[in-house]
Amino acid sequence: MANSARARELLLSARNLVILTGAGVSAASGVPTFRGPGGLWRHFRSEELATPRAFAGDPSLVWEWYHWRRETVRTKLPNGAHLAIARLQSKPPANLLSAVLVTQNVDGIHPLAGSPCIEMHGSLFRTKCTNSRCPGSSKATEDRRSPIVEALRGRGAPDVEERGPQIPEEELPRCGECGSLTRPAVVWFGENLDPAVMASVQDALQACDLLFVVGTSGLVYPAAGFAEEVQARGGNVVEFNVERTRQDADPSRRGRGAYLFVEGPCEVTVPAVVNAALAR
Ligand code: BV8
Ligand code: ZN
Repeated sequence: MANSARARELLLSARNLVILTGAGVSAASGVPTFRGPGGLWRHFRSEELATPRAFAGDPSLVWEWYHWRRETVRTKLPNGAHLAIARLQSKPPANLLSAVLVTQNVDGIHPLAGSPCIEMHGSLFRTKCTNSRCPGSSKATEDRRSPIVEALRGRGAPDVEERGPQIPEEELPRCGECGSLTRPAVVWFGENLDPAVMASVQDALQACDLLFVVGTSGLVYPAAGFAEEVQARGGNVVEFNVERTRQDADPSRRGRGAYLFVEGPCEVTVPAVVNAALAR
């Protein structure tokens, strides 16, 4: 049975579905993935810039990168994969008791498509204060200003050779409550995820008997461990990607759930499975 048809059958017999997405789900919307073409910004990899140390060392450079990403993402629209996931959540097949969407993405496109979702790595369009004594440091504040501050207007082009003048810290985004420097409210490498977010994700994974993994390279933890966790407990896993990312998926070991790889662009393969299931 083609894996797409098998995925539809698994979807029509599951009780608690979890959908985990990564940058690949937004690729068709025109958002560059992290590790694919266009994933580099100037000569930096995301792991070099998305860290507390990079921000502490050069907040101007890191804010240029986030400003460029905000402006790039701001005009992007949901594609067929986002919309099919939102439809599955709003009108699930009768067998499904739950359909929880967990995204690693910070681009805000799933909520734009109407999906309730757990944004486990935060959002490009929320900021938080860097002053730990300020109430603004423990909450994420929505900030969709374009540009977020005047000093960043026109800055952040990914292909410039030499970077522009360093932006003085006082001209970078500041906290409305205490005036300190603010940062993007995203989870950087080396930072713990929000405990409440992780508790919700773990609750969903505990109940999960079917996990859809859509458009992620499966390199970043803790999200990278979810498929193995579900499969080892007997849950089934379906990966939607243009490249197979799990060589160790081995469904044959006793007690383990199935692992299916549905090859192709998720903006095509996810709607195909969802529409076929909802048409039944
Ligand atoms: C933590 C927000 C406790 C910022 C991001 C265990 C082992 C090894 C390392 C670790 C470990 N545990 C923790 C770590 C350290 C680290 C980590 O995982 N490092 C990696 C690099 C090895 N993890 C952490 O630090 C996490 N914190 O665990 O705290 C701790 C701390 C320290 C040490 C131990 C424990 C925090 C990680 C969060 C980092 N923040 N984003 C920002 O965005 O600016 S992660 C970043 O990568 C994005 O959120 C992104 O979503 C995410 C994952 O990337 P992908 O989404 O998968 O994107 P990618 O480009 O890689 O892949 C795209 C895929 O799509 C590809 O497969 C491609 O084939 C596919 N595709 C493309 N087009 C399509 C498609 N598929 C289908 N259709 C298409 N059209
Ligand atoms: Zn503050």
